[in-house]
Amino acid sequence: MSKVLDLIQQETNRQANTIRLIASENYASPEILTALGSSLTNKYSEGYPQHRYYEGQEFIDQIELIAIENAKKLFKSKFANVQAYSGSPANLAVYLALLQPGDTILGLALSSGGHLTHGHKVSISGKWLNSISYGLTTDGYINYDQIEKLAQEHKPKLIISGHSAYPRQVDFKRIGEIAKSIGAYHLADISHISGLVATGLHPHPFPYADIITTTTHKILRGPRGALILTNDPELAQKVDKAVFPGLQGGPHNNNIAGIAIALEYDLKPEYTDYCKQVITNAKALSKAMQNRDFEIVSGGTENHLLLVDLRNKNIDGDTLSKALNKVNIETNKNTIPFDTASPFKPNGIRLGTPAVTTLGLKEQDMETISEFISQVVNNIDNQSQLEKIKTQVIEFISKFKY
Ligand code: DSN
Repeated sequence: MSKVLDLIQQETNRQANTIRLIASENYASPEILTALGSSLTNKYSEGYPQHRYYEGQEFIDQIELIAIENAKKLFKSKFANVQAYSGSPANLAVYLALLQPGDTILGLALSSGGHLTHGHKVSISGKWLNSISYGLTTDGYINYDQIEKLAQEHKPKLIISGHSAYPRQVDFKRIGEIAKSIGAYHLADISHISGLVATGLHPHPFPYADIITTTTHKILRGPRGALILTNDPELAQKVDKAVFPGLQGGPHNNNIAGIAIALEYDLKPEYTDYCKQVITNAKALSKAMQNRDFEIVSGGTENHLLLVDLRNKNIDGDTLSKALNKVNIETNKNTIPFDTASPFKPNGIRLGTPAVTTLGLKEQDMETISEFISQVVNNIDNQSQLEKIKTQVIEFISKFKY
């Protein structure tokens, strides 16, 4: 047996014995894993349904059409492209569709909770485009006045809303109005909150955004992949051309099948219950952390994640996330607004509830998790105590199965 199969089994076991709080992660269902490991990976299908460059597409076409229909239904969108390999290529496809090299874009700074592909200087979005960034107010909310000012000053061709580490609702209407006032496009990258948008638990970017992108492997509980959505037929054509042949070759048919299955389940009423519980759990975790004297950025959360400001605990996010990992609690270090520390040793950690909610954890379990985190902070250099906490964590989380 390949060593790799053994490592896959070890990773499966690790996930089963870990409290997974990384806000962008989740569990794909066994049906989706079957689709990912299926014969579909053997097939090349450049093009789109009914317009392919290779023969043998009778089943592949049907699968892609189901994924498209499910995406359109879930997000009440007229057009959907399901072929982008993941979120970063999806955003790149939108830039290729709408912009020329050197054009100006305006997005949330990475250090304020944005994403690399929203114009960070190390990403192609910041290298080949002229990228301007907006930030947050001192209390941790998006600074809409600053967006307006920067938009007037720099006249970007595209304004990006959306985030990777922002615990509050986004005012897509306000950003859309700013974009409209200067004739800019508005791209809403809702990768983190797409499930909340689809189920009506967060305001929808349409009709205030021209294009929406979202990954499919976060709160949507699908396989890795992305959707690009629009209601504008001209933009839809441009996006399709940008994805293929502009950026990609053959689509990953096995992933598209997994996306079709995931979205089918996301359309069921139970998925709305799941998303409601994700928010309830995030709020409960935030409260439980506050009760243990942790500072929460912006004082709480309205979505699936929270940012913990660790400055009053005299510990940095890198040290704490590594210590938590030792006791099988998986988080990531994160900058907090106006962080003066380096991103390698920032002053915060990010906690998210989509994965633990999939396992069935409820509000009272958030108390338990916050107590584990608090104990780790209090015993950061005490190896034997950390070992004891790890045993308790495994005993607690291994009872929950998906
Ligand atoms: N890496 C993702 C996240 O953790 O938010 C964004 O792409």
